Amino acid sequence: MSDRSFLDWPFFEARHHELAAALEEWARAHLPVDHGDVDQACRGLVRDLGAAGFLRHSGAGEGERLDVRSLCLIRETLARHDALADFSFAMQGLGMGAVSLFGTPAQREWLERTRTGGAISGFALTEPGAGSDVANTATLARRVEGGYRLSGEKTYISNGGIADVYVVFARTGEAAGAKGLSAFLMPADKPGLTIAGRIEVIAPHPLAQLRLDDVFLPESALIGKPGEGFKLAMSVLDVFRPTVGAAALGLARRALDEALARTQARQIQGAPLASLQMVQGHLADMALKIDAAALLVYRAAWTKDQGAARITREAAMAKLYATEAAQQVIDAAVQLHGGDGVRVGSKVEELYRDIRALRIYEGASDVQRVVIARSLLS
Ligand code: COS
Repeated sequence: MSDRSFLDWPFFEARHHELAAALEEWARAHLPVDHGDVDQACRGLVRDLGAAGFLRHSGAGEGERLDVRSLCLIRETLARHDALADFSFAMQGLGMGAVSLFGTPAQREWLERTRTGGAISGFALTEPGAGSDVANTATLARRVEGGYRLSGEKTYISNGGIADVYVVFARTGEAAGAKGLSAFLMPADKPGLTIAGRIEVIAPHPLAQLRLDDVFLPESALIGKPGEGFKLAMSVLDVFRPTVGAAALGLARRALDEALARTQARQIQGAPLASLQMVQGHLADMALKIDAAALLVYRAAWTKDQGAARITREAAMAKLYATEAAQQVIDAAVQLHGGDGVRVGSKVEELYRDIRALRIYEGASDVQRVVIARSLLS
């Protein structure tokens, strides 16, 4: 059983305790799912998380605010049980994040579907020539009678291929660079939108390249104001970066659980592996990194929930530290498992593959360092 003492920290309210307990019970009964067909697995996870009511926390309905602590608690818990379940939950939130924060009442109708499991969403920001450098976005949105026509390519789009709706970022050209982008709500069945190819990664999940070929979107598809797409994307990432840290935390907690079980069961020279001080040193470092990560993650979430306008620095610190620390914790767990640590199909081998992308997506560790340094120097 994972350490739950962090729930007694002052960041949480009674409703968070109830949520964590209910989700833990649900996760024990339903996870892990079969990952054989990831598209099917994710569709099933969205349906089931929706039916159980947990997806409601992935977005903010009319008059509501996203509760970042709930997002983090859910991601942490799901990741501890099954990384694909965390993925499915997280993408409903990130995909519709711009609508939660800035959507019109009509756009929010999509949210009602993604928050109940009736639709799957994607966040279409990254391009072949614009990953970390969002200001270099090349997909064009041409102003036409009644709306916009979008052309370009998006890549590494999670849920690409199974999503029913995307939030897509494109250049509307109000100014050069970051100040000339806008965000649009784009249903997946729009003529001109195609899946150019699927992308296989070391921890499989639905991931694709999208091609936009003169896709018409009405004026009402615009989220926020023209030219404010970059800031809007950054505001969404500010909310969701701590949740990536939370997912990393869940993976790390699971690695520590596995390492504790292994080192207490495995005998060496007539005593449990855990009796060796060298092993205890690893376990202590793992626990320390987990608590430090949790403090940063829930500090960022709590700060946003208290009404902070921006948590850019807190979010960057939480994501950077929690994902890097989780990589180290999981690597130590693999080491403590000996040969079984690298055996395909062992839990720690799976965690070793699951964690890697979190240090890259939604702003690579290097980008988070840039963000933190800029906040210090500004
Ligand atoms: N919230 C609100 N506004 C923000 C912001 C934030 N978090 N970050 C930047 N801005 C504003 C800036 O204040 C600036 O506006 P003003 O000129 O009016 O002050 C504008 O946006 C441009 O900001 P900046 O000059 O810092 O932009 P850069 O092009 O230098 O980009 C980084 C900064 C690298 C930090 C940004 O592009 C980034 O986060 N990249 C990673 C992207 C990412 O996470 N990709 C993954 C996609 S999802 S898998």
